[in-house]
Amino acid sequence: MARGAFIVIEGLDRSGKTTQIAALYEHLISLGKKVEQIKFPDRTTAIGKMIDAYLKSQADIDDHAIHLLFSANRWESVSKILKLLEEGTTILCDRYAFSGIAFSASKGLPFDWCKTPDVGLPEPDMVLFLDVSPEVAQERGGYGEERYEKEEMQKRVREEFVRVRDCGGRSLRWEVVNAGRAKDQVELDIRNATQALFNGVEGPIRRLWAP
Ligand code: DGP
Repeated sequence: MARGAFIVIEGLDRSGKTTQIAALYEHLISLGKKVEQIKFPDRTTAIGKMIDAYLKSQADIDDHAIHLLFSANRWESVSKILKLLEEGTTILCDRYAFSGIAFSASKGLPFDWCKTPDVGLPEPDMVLFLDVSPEVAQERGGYGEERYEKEEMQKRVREEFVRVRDCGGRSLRWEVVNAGRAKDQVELDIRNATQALFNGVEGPIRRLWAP
């Protein structure tokens, strides 16, 4: 039996990730596929609650320490991710290690240092990067109250995402989707980009940035 596909959706805040993941999820359900949505940070765990307090500015945590907590929050889901994929369930994942590097590096932490704690996580079969300019993102009802939701920060994060893509390694499939367009057009592009994965994937689950 083919294993499930691991699909990660990345992008700036207000790039439409949550809406598009929900649309793809409904589409896959309508096709009778086994599919689950996961999201990072997962704010429900003990580590996730510390991250949540940090993002809401209720707690101040050193930049290095919060970076490691975001990574630990991904590692604590690894067994669940592997189990789902092995039983043939497709995973739609809202943010992953790529956000981890882009957001922390944009605060000035060394790029390679940011990458290290996530080396060895399950590698996605595809990363869809929903590309939107910070200006367009802001026009979409404005940013919320959270720590990183400021135009200057989002501009730096977008630049860092380009570096993250370029360090992806040979096996990483990174597709850029122009997310500045109407929701239905973006939805169609995402379906077209991912449909080869809908019947599952042959081959082992690779490890991210593994030597
Ligand atoms: P969201 O729940 O998708 O709105 O994401 C919360 C915020 O946290 C968002 O501004 C992006 C940021 N973020 C997500 N993952 C990481 C990470 O691993 N490291 C850092 N520094 N920030 C992250």
